[in-house]
Amino acid sequence: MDAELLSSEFMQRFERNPLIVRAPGRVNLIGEHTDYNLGFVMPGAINRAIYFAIAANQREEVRLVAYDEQQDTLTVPLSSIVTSDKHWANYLLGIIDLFQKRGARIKGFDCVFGGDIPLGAGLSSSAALCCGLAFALNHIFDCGLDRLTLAKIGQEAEHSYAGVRTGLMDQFASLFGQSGQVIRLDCRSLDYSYVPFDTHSCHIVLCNSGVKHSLASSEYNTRRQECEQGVKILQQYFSGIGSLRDVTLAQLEAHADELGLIVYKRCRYVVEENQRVEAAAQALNEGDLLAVGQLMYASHAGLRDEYEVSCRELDVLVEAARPLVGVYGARMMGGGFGGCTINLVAPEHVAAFEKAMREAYQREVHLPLETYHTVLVDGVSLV
Ligand code: GAF
Repeated sequence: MDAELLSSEFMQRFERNPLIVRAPGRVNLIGEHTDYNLGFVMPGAINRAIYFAIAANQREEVRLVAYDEQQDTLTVPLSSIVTSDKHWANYLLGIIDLFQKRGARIKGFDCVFGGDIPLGAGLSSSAALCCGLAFALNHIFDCGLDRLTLAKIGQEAEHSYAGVRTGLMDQFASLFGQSGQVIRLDCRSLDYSYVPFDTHSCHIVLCNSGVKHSLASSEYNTRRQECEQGVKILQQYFSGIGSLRDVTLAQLEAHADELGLIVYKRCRYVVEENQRVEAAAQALNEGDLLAVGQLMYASHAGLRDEYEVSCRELDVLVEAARPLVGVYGARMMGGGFGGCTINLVAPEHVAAFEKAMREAYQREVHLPLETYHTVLVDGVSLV
């Protein structure tokens, strides 16, 4: 799938030239499930994207074509945007609806979209879908919204149209990514800085478990609730706690019984993960990849044992990577219950790494393994 293909498909169907927008997926080096707890994350935009061929149509309706879904189409009047039984359409309809609710003057448009972000692999194809369309509408109809507002609209679409109460990390990464850098984002203040990621000494390789367990969305919302529950209990004892970001391990220990084992473990993971992100940003700045890698392994252990969002397939992948020569670190990435692991691998060992991982996965899980060599790129842009 590339932009030219979409463009010619658009011209054939709608007989005029479209605007082309590229919206990338993301990786996250470390800082998982910390975004909605107003903590720290370290994502970056990657060289896999959803592309949009799009143009206004002088009608009062929207015509959407999902190129990768056998060119499935949907036409909806702008005056009645409601959820559809076509799963792919709902994110887009959510964006249109939210633009209208904000009073942004959008008109009818045609759009053909498609891309190469594997679905359900934890690489934020849904955030790319939302942010790409939001960016395109903002551009075409001159709505004057900044990137942060577009990210928040994308997040709101996930909440109201997909029913998952996500944080802002994925949308932020898709819109604010920069070539060769990861973003160190403070999800409370939304202050951010870029940390250079040196691809001469290390490559980012993703291993796609190929599984997506059905409980992913419901468990995601449950984790969020458990964290909120922990905050509520601790707020009775400590002033100045707005989120888990403000909580210390000592405070958690002091009220462990009242929190109960599950909530205590969830909160403990988040508090520790925030500390790991801070440590990883410093290690990365100092070029200490071994330290970054150790923090990644610790992050995985926390996600597996305390936050309990890993699964056997992801654990197998992390354990298979650990002893291989040239691997600095590995961990599951994203919401969990399937999707990809992220691995930091010395460039000269990448080919052997990929081969060994494919063999191990076949042997232990009896499934083929796809690996993606990713590069950090700029966020959503016109092509
Ligand atoms: C998903 C969510 F969309 C993000 O907001 C984030 O919480 C992530 O899971 C876990 O870190 O990708």
